[in-house]
Amino acid sequence: MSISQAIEKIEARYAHQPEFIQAVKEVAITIAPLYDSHPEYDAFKVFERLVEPDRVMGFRINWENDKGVVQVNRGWRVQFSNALGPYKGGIRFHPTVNQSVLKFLGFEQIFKNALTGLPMGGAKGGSDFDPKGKSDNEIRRFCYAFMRELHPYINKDTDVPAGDIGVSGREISYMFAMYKNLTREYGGVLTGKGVGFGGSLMRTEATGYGAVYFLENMLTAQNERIDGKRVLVSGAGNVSLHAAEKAHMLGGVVVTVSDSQGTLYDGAGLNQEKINWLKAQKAKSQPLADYVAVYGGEWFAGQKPWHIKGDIAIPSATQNEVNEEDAKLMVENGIKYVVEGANMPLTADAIDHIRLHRVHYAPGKAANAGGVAVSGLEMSQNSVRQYKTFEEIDARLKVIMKNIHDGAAEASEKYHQTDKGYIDYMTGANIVGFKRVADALVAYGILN
Ligand code: NDP
Ligand code: 8G0
Repeated sequence: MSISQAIEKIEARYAHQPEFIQAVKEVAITIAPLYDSHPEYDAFKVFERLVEPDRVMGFRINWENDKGVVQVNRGWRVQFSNALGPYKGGIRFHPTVNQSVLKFLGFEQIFKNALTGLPMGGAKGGSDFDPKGKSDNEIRRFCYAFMRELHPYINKDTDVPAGDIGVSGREISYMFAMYKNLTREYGGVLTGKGVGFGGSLMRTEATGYGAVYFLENMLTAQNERIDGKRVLVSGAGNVSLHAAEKAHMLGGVVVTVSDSQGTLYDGAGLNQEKINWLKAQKAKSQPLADYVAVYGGEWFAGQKPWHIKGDIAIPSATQNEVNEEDAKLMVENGIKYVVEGANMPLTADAIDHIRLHRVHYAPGKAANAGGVAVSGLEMSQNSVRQYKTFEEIDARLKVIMKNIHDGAAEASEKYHQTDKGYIDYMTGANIVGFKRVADALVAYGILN
C-alpha cells in the first residue's frame, strides 16, 4: 500500500480526528523520496503500520471537588510505537484534550524521540480535566485519581510518561506518589520528577533551552548570530519562559510573551529579573497584564504576538496557534526564522506560507526535542541510580540539539534539491526520524 493510499484510508477512518490527520500528512508529504527508494518499507507496510497506534487506553476518572461534589473526567494513554524503546511522552491536562490531539502528539513523538538518538518509543496521554481555577487539594485529588487509573499500563521499562500542558512538577509529584503507593516500586516510571527525588537537573529548562540551542545552529548555518536580534515568543509556560531566558542569555532581545488572555510587548527586551517575575506571576496563576504596571511595555488583550516586528519567532503555546494570516504577518514583519517550541503550532497553510518565503523553519519534532532528550537522560540516571551535574546535562543537550540540526540539514541536502541554500529542516527531520523507526520495523518483521 502506497503512502497516498494509506493516507486515504486514515482520512476515511479518522475523519473526526483533524489534528491527527494533519500531523500524519505533514510527515507523509516529506518522506516520499526516502520511502520510494526503499521498497522494503512498502513490502512491510511500514507507513500503514506506523499511522495506527499500538494501542489506546481510555478510562474514566472520578474525583471529588472541594465542595464534595463528584466530578467525572476522561483520560487516555496512546501507546503509539515502542520500536526504538519504551513508550515515552508527556501527559496533558487541558479541556481541549481528546483522542485526536493525543494521537497527533503521540505520532509526532515517535519521530522526535527517534531524532534524539536515545532509546525511546512514542506515546502521549492526558485528560480533558481543566486545572484552571482548581485548588491545590483538587489538583492533588485529581492527580491521584488519574494515576489510579493509569498505573496498570505504565512501568519504568514499558511506558514512561512526563508532564506537558497543565502538568508540571507539582502534578508529577502527586502522580509519582500514587504510583509508588500502589506498586511499592521506586523507579523511573515518570520523568520531570523533583530534583532530589529522582528528577534530573535541567529537565525544567531543557525544552526551551534546547529550542534556542537549535536556533543557534540554524543561525550559524546562515553565518548569523542571535545577538541583537528581536525574538517573539508566544506562550508563558514552561517552554516559552525558558526559551525566552536562554535567548536573552545569548544576547537576543525578547520582546514578547503571551498566554490565552493576550500578548505582552516589551520593546526594551526581557532581562533575567523580568523573566523571574513572569515565572512567579504564572506560577501564582496571576495575569500577565500586571507586568505593564511594574516594568512598562504594552498589553494586547486577546491578541497574538505576530503583528509585532521581529527577526525570530518561537511559538511555544499550543497546536495550530499560528494560522495562515499569522504567517503572513510574520513574513511582513521581517521574521526570518521560525522555531517551534510547541508541538505543531503552525497550521499546514502557515507552514506553506513561510516556506514559500524562504523563512527558515524548524519543526517542533526537531526544535523542541531537548525536553524529551533530557527526560531520556533522567531515565538513564534513574537506572544507574546516580545523578549528573547541571553542566553535564547541559553539555549533552547541546550535543543532542546539534546532532539533530546537522542530521536534518544533511538529509535536506540529499532529499530537498529544489532550492539550494535553503535548508529544509521539515523534510530533513522527518526523513531522519522516520528512517530510524522504519528500519527497526523492517528488522522486526511483522511484529511491532
Ligand atoms: P504550559 O502549560 O507550561 O504552558 C502553556 C502556555 O501556552 C501557557 O502560557 C498557556 O496559556 C498557553 N496556552 C495553552 N493552550 C493555549 C490555547 N489553547 N490558547 C492560547 N494559549 C494557550 O505548557 P508547556 O510550556 O509545557 O507546553 C507548551 C507547548 O510545548 C505544548 O505544545 C507542548 O506539547 C510543547 N512541549 C512541551 C515540552 C515540555 O517539556 N514541557 C516538550 C516539548 C514540547 P495560559 O497560561 O493562559 O493557559
Ligand atoms: O519528557 C517528556 O517525555 C515530554 C514531556 C512533555 C512534552 C514532550 C514532547 O516532546 O512533546 C515530552
